[in-house]
Amino acid sequence: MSLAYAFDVKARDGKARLGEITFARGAVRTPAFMPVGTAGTVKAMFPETVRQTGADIVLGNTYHLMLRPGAERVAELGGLHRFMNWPRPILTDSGGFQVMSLSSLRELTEDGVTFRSHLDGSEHHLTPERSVEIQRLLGADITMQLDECVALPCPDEEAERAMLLSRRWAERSKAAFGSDPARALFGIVQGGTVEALRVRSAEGLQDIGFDGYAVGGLAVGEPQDVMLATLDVTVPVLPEDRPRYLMGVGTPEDMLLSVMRGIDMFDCVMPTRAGRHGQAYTRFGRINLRNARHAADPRPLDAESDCPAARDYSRAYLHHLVKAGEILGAMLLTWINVHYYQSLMAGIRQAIGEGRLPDFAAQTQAEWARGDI
Ligand code: PRF
Repeated sequence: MSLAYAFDVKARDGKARLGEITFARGAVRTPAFMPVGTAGTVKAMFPETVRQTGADIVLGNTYHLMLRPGAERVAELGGLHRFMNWPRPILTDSGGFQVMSLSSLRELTEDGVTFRSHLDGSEHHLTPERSVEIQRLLGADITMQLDECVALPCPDEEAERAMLLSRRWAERSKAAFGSDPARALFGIVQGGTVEALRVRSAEGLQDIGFDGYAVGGLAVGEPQDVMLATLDVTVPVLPEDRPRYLMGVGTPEDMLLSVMRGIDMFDCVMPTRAGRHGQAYTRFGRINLRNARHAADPRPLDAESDCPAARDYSRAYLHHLVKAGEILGAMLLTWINVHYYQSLMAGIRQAIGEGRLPDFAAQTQAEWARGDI
């Protein structure tokens, strides 16, 4: 296998693309869903099981890992892949988004962001350069630039200020990253829901030149139709020959509709977080296992699934585990959810390859709408 990072589009269906990103550590089939392994673990799952669901890549977080156990510590121990026993590609987020949502006393300046740790109150400073350095210490295959994501709705002037700051940070991130054919650096498009800002952001990032382009600043409080309309104006401005990553999205339907608008990569805590809260994602939509209607139901969640957790355990047992607060409940439901997300992406990829994505989408949405019967 080649050592260099590369992206190939193999087939198209409308705006949707079937592709492959290659790294020394393995290939990522796109459209791809990346399970979130924030603190060096996809919560409640063994890495071997994550792989068996069909995941080619997982996400790690600069913010969490810099605070605990520390990027230098992970580097001394041979990098994040070895530390967490995940030998395949890893994308790390840059930290800015998590600082804004998790830490206190945040202060944003031209230089970077100063914040207090949500763990022990200690003060830290994150710059575009330090974020790139941390991601290199972790050993990320895909490094994300430091950016500023504003919550929506927000005034246009605020979206513009954050987009321009993110663009200056993109330049500094690129200079700090240098050139490394084995690793990729992605820029992040910002600009709220303002078409002109999104276009300027996407064009500005291409002037700098990145290995891939993320669409940030969405799924932050806006309705789905607003998110999709923003994709409709943003994706056409991105280059054809680079992967496009929609950050922090989303529900199965968000992903399906975004693939149809030309997105190649996703990450979201939804399947793992929902699994720890008694919720299952299935072909028949989202099912709340806490509901008393499952208490005496001997059927598995999906007898046809090739996920053992969805096939071999009764709804009554899952209900019992969730009600009793048993760890196995979180483990089984997380497995079911990550498996469902991966099987949806596999179905999407196959449908693109066979030129029948619209049919696949209609059929899949009809099954979701039919519900759990
Ligand atoms: N920027 C970064 N990470 C992110 C986002 C962003 O805008 C989002 C927005 N949905 C999720 N994760 N760096």
